[in-house]
Amino acid sequence: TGSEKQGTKAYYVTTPIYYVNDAPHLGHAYTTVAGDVLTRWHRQRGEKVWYLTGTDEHGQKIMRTAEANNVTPQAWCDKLVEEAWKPLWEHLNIANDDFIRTTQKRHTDRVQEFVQDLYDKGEIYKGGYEGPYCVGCEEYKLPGDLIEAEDGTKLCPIHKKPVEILKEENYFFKLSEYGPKLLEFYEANPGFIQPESARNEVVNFVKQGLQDLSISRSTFDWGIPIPWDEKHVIYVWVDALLNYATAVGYNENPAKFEETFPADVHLVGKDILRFHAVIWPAMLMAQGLPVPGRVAANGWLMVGGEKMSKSNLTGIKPQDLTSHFGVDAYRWYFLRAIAFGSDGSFSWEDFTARYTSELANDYGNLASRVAAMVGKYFGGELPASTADGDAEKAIHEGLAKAVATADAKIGEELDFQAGILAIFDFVKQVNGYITEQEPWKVAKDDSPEGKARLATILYTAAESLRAVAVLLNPIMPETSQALWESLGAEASLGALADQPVQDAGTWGKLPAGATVTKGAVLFPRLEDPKKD
Ligand code: ME8
Repeated sequence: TGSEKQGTKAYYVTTPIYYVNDAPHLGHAYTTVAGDVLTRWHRQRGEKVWYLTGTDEHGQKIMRTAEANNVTPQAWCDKLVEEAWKPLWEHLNIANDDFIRTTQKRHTDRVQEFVQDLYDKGEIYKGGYEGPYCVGCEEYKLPGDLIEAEDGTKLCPIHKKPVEILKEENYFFKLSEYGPKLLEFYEANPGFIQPESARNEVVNFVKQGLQDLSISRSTFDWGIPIPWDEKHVIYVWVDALLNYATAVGYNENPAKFEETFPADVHLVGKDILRFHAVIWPAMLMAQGLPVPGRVAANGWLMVGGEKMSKSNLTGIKPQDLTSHFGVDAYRWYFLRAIAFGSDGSFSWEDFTARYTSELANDYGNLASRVAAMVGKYFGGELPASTADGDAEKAIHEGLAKAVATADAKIGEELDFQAGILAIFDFVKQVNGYITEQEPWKVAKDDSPEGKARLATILYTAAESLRAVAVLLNPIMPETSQALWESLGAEASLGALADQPVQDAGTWGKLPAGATVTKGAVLFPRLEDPKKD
């Protein structure tokens, strides 16, 4: 209850705040669904949780997109947020507690205060930067990244145009001073960066020595002004990272900030790991603020061997898949098919095959068969189980194991694939149990023993499904709710979201006498796959 939870630290999970230069694709939805499953799992443990997502709206990339579309950057962002990003999260049943936009005053004011404070502490200095600059990219290039024309002129590798040597005065954050502190921190907190391969990459990067970080830009103005020198705007990454603090009351609501900050888990794609695992903790250390518990990097969804991306126009819209497979199957598929942290390719064929065999055949059929048999043999009234034997004991044990594995893998290790597999292994076990016990044959035995056997088999199957609905609710909330209702569990046990996942294996929760009805088919047969 709320009062018990007051004063305790919330389990705080974030997604990256996404650039609104275009509409979201499967890659953005992948990270956001993972965070939703993680936070729903923790909520269903009874914990206090805060789940944050939002949008990154400053910088040249957004400014240019707006210019190309003949609107102001603010108007562009407003349109994309309201028409593309927020509606997608609603469509995918994302239960975020807040949505931060970096153009909101609650963010921009606090970012200025944070940066001013660092400046006052002597962590920021004015310095010069001189280097090869590509106007096409509006970006300083590293000398090693350039290519050479036949006459020896240095060219931008993207635009294939000559770079200029540009000199600019910028403000710098003394990032280089934080190398040793960061290495000490990684050493003391081996779980800070996940997966292990990502951790090693970051440690090696920091060991090579860090450069001070340029935190201002004066060649364009779509950003938050540096408070003491308004010709400069704050570098978009410094602005963006601070969302994790400004959204939960930094310098504004001390009680909220105390009970939420820092994040327990920052979910990020592996492309932005260094910003989160190096720059962000150093910024916090410089302010004496606590650093996050974990940065967990997911791998890339690939199309044709390349990272799916907005800029390369290879983004697939999530709605193109949900209209075919449904929202629940969509939420399930990417976490089930790809080990979190590894890259994976999307294909219609693989999704179709898994949907059919695992969701429709293994799980959906089990649910409809059990409901149908309780209807046929017991008039829809769940019988009591009175003749438990070894076969039932194996089911009770299988369930306990599935619960323990799923709770550790999904709730703690962010190994969504292993957690989902544990639940579906149990579904397979229950299918095997029914095949072996042959309730349709036992039903022909009219003796009291026969009746007791039949009752026991169907109770065992229904009670197993009760637990499956609880365990799958964070992943597939709509179908879990449908199953929950078809088992008569809503009436007897209350709301599904209130059932603790860690107790799902306690046997015998579903009471005899519960009204079991045949609900809608959980995973309907697929139409012919849409090819376009
Ligand atoms: O980087 N596979 O925003 P962004 C998997 N604004 N995940 C993918 C993906 C793919 N192909 N493509 C994108 C930014 N993602 C910054 C973040 S945070 C303070 C600022 C996911 O719109 C993944 O989580 O480019 C990646 O990190 C994020 O989208 C990048 O989104």
